[in-house]
Amino acid sequence: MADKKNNYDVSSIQALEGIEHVRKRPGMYVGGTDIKALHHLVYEVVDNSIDEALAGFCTSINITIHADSSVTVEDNGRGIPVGPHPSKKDANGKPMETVDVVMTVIGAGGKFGGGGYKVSGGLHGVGISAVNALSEWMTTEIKRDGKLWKQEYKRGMPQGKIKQIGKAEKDESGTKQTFRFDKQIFTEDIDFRFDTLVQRFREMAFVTRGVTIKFVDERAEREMTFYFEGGITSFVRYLNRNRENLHSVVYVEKEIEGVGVEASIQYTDAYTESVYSFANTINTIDGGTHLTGLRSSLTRVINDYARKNGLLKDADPNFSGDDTREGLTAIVSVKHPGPQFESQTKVKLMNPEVQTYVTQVVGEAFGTFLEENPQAAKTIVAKCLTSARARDAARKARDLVIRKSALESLTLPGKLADCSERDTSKTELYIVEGDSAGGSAKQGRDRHFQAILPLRGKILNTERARLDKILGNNEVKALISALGTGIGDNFDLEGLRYGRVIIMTDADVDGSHIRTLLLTFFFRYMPKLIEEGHLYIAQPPLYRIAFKNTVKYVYSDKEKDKTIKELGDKANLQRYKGLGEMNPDQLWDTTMSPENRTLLLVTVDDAAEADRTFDMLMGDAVDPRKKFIQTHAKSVRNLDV
Ligand code: 0RA
Repeated sequence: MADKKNNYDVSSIQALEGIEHVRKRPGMYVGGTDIKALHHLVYEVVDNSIDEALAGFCTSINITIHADSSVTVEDNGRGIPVGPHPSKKDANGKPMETVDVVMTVIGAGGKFGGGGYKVSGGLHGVGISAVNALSEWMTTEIKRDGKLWKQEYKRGMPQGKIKQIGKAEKDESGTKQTFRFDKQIFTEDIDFRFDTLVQRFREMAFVTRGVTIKFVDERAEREMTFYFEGGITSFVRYLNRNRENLHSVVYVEKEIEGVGVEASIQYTDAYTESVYSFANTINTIDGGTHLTGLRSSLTRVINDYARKNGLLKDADPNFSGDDTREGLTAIVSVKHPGPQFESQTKVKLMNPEVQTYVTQVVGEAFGTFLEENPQAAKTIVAKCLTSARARDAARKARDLVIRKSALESLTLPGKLADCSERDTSKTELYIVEGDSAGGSAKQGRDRHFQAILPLRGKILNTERARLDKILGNNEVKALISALGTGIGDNFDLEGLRYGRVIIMTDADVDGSHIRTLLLTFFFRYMPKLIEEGHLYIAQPPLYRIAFKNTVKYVYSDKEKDKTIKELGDKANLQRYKGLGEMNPDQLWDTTMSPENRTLLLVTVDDAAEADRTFDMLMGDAVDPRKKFIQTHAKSVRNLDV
């Protein structure tokens, strides 16, 4: 192996070992082999182009998913340098090709030779080489110095030497990468999700002002282009597009000790908070020091202003963080040369100094804004007062609900068909959409351990309504009492009356709507229920296929085609449009019987991502809502019970 006496930097051997390691342990590099990891591959490659944009050399990034699910990422940056690498040598002591270093040496990334980047993708930072190692094949094309170059890789290994394959215009440069993820590694039947990628590219474009990101999906002939002249100010306007704002967007940008801090803030009449934080363009969904800095400085500045101007009386307590958060829409984005993240998958910024910087920058700017805009300041303070009072009222209402549900048997909702078993490791609650399906479920169930709660109509959209209103809703009240846990801060898993809570809705758009609302409700008010693995989604069949003495229920169109082939064309096909079309026996056999059914376990990750998407896409617009629901319906993991 490494022969130190010969003074060889045996990078190519290291590269080989690196590639093998990545392929053996994809979890360490891209977080696994599931769909999230698959998306990670794309982000990793795009991050390199974003780095070029952040360094000021790239204005355009084109991403294409091809029909065979290979992906191309093309930018107009400087292009990876062509020629021998200044330090890395191969096994024979000869300098390695720069492109091979970037593409095969794990951890090499683009940061070398001093003239690298001010900031870099950081979180993903595992380098394109990891993507290359996990790809069946990958090609890199480089335009630089009037030439067009191409290098090819198979499962991370260079195929010969980089070749010139043509010319480039004199002032043309850039890098074009195409990869096909390796089915030997990603063995699950998964493919890229347009909506998930769109979401990420939109965010990247918002926080990388001036870059144009074009995303084409050739699998379905759809495309989207993002360019935001106003950067994160555009982002805030976008988030608030369906809300009534209380003032114009407050924007601040400042560099402290080499750390770039940028924030955009606007209060609206909404009841929820929409705050997003980014570190080096990466959406830090678990927040971190930058987010804490933003929130605490807003609370402090608003309290200071309200006291100073007599809007809070001596007897009044200070506004809490919750009070100043209601109706807040804000983005904080930091660019840090050495970001520290909690871990690879938990996306949280840890650098302690960032909190100080953000508090300082945001505090100054927002304080000045309030001083200079007394009308806006008054409206914001009034909003905080209202939410403080509403929170108080909600607390009382909530206590009432909890006290009531303590008297369990007395307050169990009339619509609930309870089971006789009391051991929660055995009991199940089916939440069923509609009274007619509820009827079938009641007749079809095993009443020993299965309880049924039919919910009528659409329950309230939790994003738009305030907590106290939601608690007033009869459907939600029934749900809370049936579960027995209480909600929010008073949630107590000990009270849970059913070990499995199963959402059972139709396999149509309305069904996914009500499922979405329920998931959002659970995520926001009973997250523990999801964390502890108690929430499931039932999977009713789409078709019943009968031939002679055989009856088969199938759950997807793919399965349907296969089954018809097996049974022959004469098979009788019945499509179920709703749960109501099944008789009680069929419902039991296909969807409720533990022996035959498939339940999908709802994970926190799924729910968190859904909630985020929900917040971004909900509002009053109908189309994005539908789109969201359709994406969301799939965002649960398969689980065989
Ligand atoms: C190494 C050095 C330089 C740029 C890059 C890599 C680079 C990598 C990628 C990957 C995708 N797009 C990219 N664009 C650039 C600096 C080049 C120089 O100093 O001229």
